[in-house]
Amino acid sequence: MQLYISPGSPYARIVRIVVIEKKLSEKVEVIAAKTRTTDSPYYQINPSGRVPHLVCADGLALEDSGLISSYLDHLDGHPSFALPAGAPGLEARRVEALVRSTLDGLAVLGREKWRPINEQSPKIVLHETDRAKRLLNLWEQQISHPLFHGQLNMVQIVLGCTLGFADLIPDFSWRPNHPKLNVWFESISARPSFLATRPPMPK
Ligand SMILES: N[C@@H](CCC(=O)N[C@@H](CS)C(=O)NCC(=O)O)C(=O)O
Repeated sequence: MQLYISPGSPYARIVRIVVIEKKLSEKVEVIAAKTRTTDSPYYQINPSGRVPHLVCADGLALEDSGLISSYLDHLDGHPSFALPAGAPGLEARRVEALVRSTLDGLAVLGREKWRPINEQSPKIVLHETDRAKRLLNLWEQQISHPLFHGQLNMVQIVLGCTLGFADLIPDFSWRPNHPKLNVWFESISARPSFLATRPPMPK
């Protein structure tokens, strides 16, 4: 299988962590795709141009970190991250959706902040900074939720990748005001799968 990523993508990192946690590293070739470039050869492989993108052994092509993670998790018939049935499954979906919403907003903020200053939209920067602050304040209050503790799950992986991405955004210092989240993040960041997928500092 081929997994297309970009080293700094938090969505691709989610899948790279699943690959390591599921001990699939020898079966999945990780390839850095050229994204956000006119006429990238990668667009022949994935017309959307986004990562992560998995080309399965039978040629089936999958986009989206949630879908690819679920596919990889089920390959051995013993899913580690499958959702429980009923109310606990709904709760896990609810929390994961809101964590993903945090990541989606930070992705927009990061993209904006890495543009030359004269190309940045102050309106978008303010809107996304405020959204991120509200959501990180929520996670600071709710980090004792059982889903963030115990056996590794998708909620923890997505939040870990979200906070790892937040660390890279210029002038976005979330740690001092979120001490509990900071302690939680330090702990998950020490996992070998997180250490092996640490994003490079953006240029
Ligand atoms: N919902 C998607 C989001 C994927 C996404 O936005 N990927 C970004 C990288 S962080 C991308 O490929 N951007 C390239 C582009 O927009 O052309 C997922 O969970 O995989």
